[in-house]
Amino acid sequence: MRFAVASSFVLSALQYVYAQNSTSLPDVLDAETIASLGNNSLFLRWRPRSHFIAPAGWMNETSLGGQIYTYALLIVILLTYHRHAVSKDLVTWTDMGGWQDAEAESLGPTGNGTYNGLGIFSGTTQAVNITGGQDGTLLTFYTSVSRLPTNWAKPYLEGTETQSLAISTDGGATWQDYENNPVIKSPPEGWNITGWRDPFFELWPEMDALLQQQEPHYYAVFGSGIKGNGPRIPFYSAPANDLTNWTFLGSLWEPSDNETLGDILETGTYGFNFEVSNFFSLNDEDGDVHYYSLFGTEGGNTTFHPRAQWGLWNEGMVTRRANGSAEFTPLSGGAIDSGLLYAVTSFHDSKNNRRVQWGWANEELNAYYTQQGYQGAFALPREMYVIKKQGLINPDGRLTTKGNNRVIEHSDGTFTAYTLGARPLPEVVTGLRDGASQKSYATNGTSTQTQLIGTGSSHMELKAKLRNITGSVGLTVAASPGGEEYTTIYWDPSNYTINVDRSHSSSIENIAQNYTVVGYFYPYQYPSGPEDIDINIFLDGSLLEVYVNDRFWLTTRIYPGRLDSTGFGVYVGDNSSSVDVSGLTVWTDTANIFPERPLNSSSALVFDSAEETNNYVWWTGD
Ligand SMILES: *[C@@H]1O[C@H](CO)[C@@H](O)[C@H](O)[C@H]1NC(C)=O
Ligand SMILES: *[C@@H]1O[C@H](CO)[C@@H](O)[C@H](O)[C@H]1NC(C)=O
Ligand SMILES: *[C@@H]1O[C@H](CO)[C@@H](O)[C@H](O)[C@H]1NC(C)=O
Ligand SMILES: *[C@@H]1O[C@H](CO)[C@@H](O)[C@H](O)[C@H]1NC(C)=O
Ligand SMILES: *[C@@H]1O[C@H](CO)[C@@H](O)[C@H](O)[C@H]1NC(C)=O
Ligand SMILES: *[C@@H]1O[C@H](CO)[C@@H](O)[C@H](O)[C@H]1NC(C)=O
Ligand SMILES: *[C@@H]1O[C@H](CO)[C@@H](O)[C@H](O)[C@H]1NC(C)=O
Ligand SMILES: *[C@@H]1O[C@H](CO)[C@@H](O)[C@H](O)[C@H]1NC(C)=O
Ligand SMILES: *[C@@H]1O[C@H](CO)[C@@H](O)[C@H](O)[C@H]1NC(C)=O
Ligand SMILES: *[C@@H]1O[C@H](CO)[C@@H](O)[C@H](O)[C@H]1NC(C)=O
Ligand SMILES: *[C@@H]1O[C@H](CO)[C@@H](O)[C@H](O)[C@H]1NC(C)=O
Ligand SMILES: CC(=O)N[C@H]1CO[C@H](CO)[C@@H](O)[C@@H]1O
Repeated sequence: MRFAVASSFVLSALQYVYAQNSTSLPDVLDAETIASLGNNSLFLRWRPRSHFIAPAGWMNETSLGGQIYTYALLIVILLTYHRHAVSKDLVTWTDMGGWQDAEAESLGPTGNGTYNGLGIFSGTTQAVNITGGQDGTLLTFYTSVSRLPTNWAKPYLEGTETQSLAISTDGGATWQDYENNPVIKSPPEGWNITGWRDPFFELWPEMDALLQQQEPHYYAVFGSGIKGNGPRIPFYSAPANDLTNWTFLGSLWEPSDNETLGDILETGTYGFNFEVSNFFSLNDEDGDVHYYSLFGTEGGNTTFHPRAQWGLWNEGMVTRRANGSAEFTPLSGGAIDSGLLYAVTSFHDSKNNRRVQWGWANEELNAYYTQQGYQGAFALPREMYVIKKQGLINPDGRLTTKGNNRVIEHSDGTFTAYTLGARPLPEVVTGLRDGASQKSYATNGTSTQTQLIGTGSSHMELKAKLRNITGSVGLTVAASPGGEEYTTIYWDPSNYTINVDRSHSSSIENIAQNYTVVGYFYPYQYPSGPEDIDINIFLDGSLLEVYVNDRFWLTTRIYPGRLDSTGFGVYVGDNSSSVDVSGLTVWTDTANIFPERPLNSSSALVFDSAEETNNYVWWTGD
């Protein structure tokens, strides 16, 4: 993944003078007012506080950064936008080195002319040294960038990307580049690449066994593609005692340009280039191994998914190729998030023996980034696991479409389905609720019309169960008492979609993307009827996350213009629709996960100069 990122910030004792606070803003904002505001004046208006976010930072189109994760020694380190923070519990975070200005900076490009001079793209980190020993060293494998611009649709400038190591011997506080960088100097021979980036590397005993390796190895995958051919996930290995010695084994599989696994609504498209790929296995409840790949796809926008990028998952069968590489044959798949979440990656949490996923949520403002003074956050960390459901029936044929489910048919006519599950980490949810005010609402049977039920705040969680559904139904959030603003999240049984209608999310003219975000969701059918729809919503400033039944995820952004847009309720699409809503529970004012940072952690904005950006042509950002 390439991040267009925050410039560095000038250290300034005067920053509070520049950083106005939102309480002096009008309760109802309009475009004209915003256009007249100075830098950082909107800093607190839509800022998430229950999600991982940089202290300040303006992601522009010209300088670069990455995301790098580890969970080692009971410590989590995230490097993002050249910043890093640490957590002992994945709930609350501390900026390493401090939150102000450049204090929290970690890895960064070293200046034009060297292998990592113009960019540090994404990577991953393991708690090992380069000879594979566990001596407290942290090792980051990342993409070093020496030429720009780069984009899958543009001619590839030879040598743009190489793969490098960075080493920390002080728990991630400071990083040194490995002296013999880069450790992989060129892409697979003969590939006319669209890109080649974002190493994901792990020790993987199951893969050693599958590939008949006698010695333990690290395995790595990258996001890549071959021009005019298709996206690729190149697969590499290194002996576990030499993390500088990487051998290219082959491509996991060979999709064509813009190929889809199934119907595009259900599975998304592979597009033309992959970024931030993952390859790992999870055991199901019976102990059987399932192999998964995650990847970001580029260039496959459609009318219902106007974004050029998708985050997808696939489950596949893995076999050994004759040359000793692994071949991945996709069996099922879908969106890892039906909204804007991208560059979704994961790490194995060895303390709890689980796989934790992180994804990046960009903004969808159309303008006003300088007024906001920061950009981007991470979605809640999600635990991935294999969902197995038995006793299913298939009355409408939807269970067996090539898509979200890997299905086994039994002689009694029922089915067992396997799919990828993911839920926000339970302890993180508990931590966010800690100190929030919890309230449950009786919704009194069948709802036949849209109705506001209560008010919360712009940092809240909602949970509800929907059943006995006819027509389009769901919940309303971020609603103003006068009905000027509201956002509806609804299930549409006519085409198995969950939709977030943002056409009335903000009364500020043209403030943000306002199209309806849509994703495919097929409720399992049992002889007794369809499963309930359990919906869990996290609203945190502009960031809105929707989880359904642990297997549908949608992250999006809304920017209400009114401070009183905090109402919620039941949504019923039309006169012929109805729904039973039960268990509606709301937690208002979820926790601030950076307790040691002031809420207003804005910094004076600094822009990259014409000199630094080759007269602003480094990066086109598309
Ligand atoms: C915001 O501004 C108001 C009035 O100008 C002031 O009372 C308040 O302390 C400020 N809050 C912060 C967090 O700076
Ligand atoms: C890596 O750590 C091991 C101890 O686990 C140590 O023996 C070895 O010398 C270290 N290697 C390097 C290159 O520091
Ligand atoms: C690589 O692909 C581009 C775009 O399709 C093409 O113009 C170029 O000739 C190719 N280069 C090689 C070496 O095949
Ligand atoms: C690198 O690893 C390969 C096996 O993966 C091995 O054959 C080769 O000798 C190693 N190279 C060095 C320089 O150790
Ligand atoms: C990719 O495929 C989808 C349909 O699967 C189509 O809507 C879209 O236009 C295609 N994009 C390109 C660039 O070919
Ligand atoms: C995809 O996006 C491009 C660039 O914005 C646009 O020209 C094209 O029409 C879009 N394709 C579809 C299928 O919406
Ligand atoms: C449900 O019934 C209770 C008790 O009669 C009432 O206070 C509440 O307002 C009702 N809720 C709705 C959503 O109508
Ligand atoms: C389902 O909703 C209908 C109204 O749409 C109602 O008549 C029926 O009693 C409900 N069924 C159950 C089991 O609650
Ligand atoms: C689903 O159906 C609704 C209602 O007919 C329609 O408005 C919407 O565009 C459809 N969504 C997709 C993704 O086709
Ligand atoms: C949605 O945004 C577009 C511009 O991107 C604008 O033309 C349209 O009026 C907006 N829709 C609503 C309901 O505000
Ligand atoms: C980096 O340096 C090269 C050689 O001097 C120059 O051609 C290129 O434009 C520079 N790139 C940037 C982004 O400044
Ligand atoms: C260096 C650079 O390109 N800066 C741009 C960042 O984005 C803002 C808003 O689009 C531009 O005004 C800057 O010129």
